[in-house]
Amino acid sequence: MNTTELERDFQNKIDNEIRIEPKDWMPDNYRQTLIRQISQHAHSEIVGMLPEGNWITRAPSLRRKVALLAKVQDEAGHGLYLYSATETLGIERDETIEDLNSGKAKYSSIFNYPTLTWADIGAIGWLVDGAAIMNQVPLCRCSYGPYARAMVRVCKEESFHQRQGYEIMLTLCRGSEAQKNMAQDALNRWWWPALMMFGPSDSDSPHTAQSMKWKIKRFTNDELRQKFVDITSPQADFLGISIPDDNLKWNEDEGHYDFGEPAWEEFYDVIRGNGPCNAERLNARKKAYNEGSWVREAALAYAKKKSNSENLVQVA
Ligand code: FAQ
Repeated sequence: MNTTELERDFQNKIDNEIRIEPKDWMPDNYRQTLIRQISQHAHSEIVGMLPEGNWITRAPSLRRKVALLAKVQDEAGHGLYLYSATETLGIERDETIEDLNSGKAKYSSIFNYPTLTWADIGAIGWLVDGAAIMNQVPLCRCSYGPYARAMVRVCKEESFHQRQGYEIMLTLCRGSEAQKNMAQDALNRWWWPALMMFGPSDSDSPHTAQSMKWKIKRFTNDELRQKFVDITSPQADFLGISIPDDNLKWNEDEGHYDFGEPAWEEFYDVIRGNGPCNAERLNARKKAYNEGSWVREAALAYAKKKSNSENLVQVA
């Protein structure tokens, strides 16, 4: 088959909801788009451990500490499945991690904000995991098999994270005045960055149209942002705290909430590396990578020794 026929065959499969698997032919741009998106997603999970890890030693009770530890470990697991899914596209894990450490690869803008109080851990679970689920449930139907399958388990775990975050918020909102204020302050600081997680407006999103055609994305950035606002606004009402948006109001005719425009300048500034914690996050990742080099060297040396001794046994 020539390239035109291969491309037609490939798009036919996608149109007929047949998954693309690693050994199938795929256009180079499809491969590159997936490498970009899945590796950015993997980096987000790993960098996303840092803001919450900051609170493990200061969790207010043993129960909270255990749940937070489990959550942070889950994020590490998500990162590992996603790095593995990226490798199925023919790129080495070392190269992807090098791209993160050098600042070349992006990770989600949200993780460049600081976690100042315990309520931030509640707000992250409620809003950040909530936004992550909204974006990731459709990815379970992504056209690329290894990514779609990895997302099934990730979404189940994110759903638990979202609930534990909301329960922290509920406890604070039903607590003392000071605790409720803390919850409100966390919502004030995390609301807009959570909306930015969905990416730029559709009109400014260079990748959405092609990714929709390839069924990597099933919804546009704006569609998912709208769904998130529609689901989250009543949850804030139930907590008794206010979303910091004067333009947020129920639109009876449209059957959804109208809401204000995120500060896109801030979003672009953060993804250019100038957010409040970008430097801190990258330094933490680089330090962990450097300090872990002896583990990687030991594992390689062991694998080599093992394979040498197996070869000797075979020769004998
Ligand atoms: N942050 O044309 P689009 C989590 C970039 S996981 C940084 O719209 P696309 C779990 C984009 O890469 C959170 N950069 O791009 C957790 C592109 O840059 P490039 C991560 C962003 O790919 C919870 C440019 O802007 N989730 O939270 C962002 O079609 C709690 C143009 O954008 C995923 O990665 C952003 N927010 O749509 C962990 C999900 N938005 O490469 C710990 C998978 C956009 O051209 C604790 N990814 N950019 O230079 C996706 O669904 C998509 O990649 C989007 C962006 C929707 C993020």
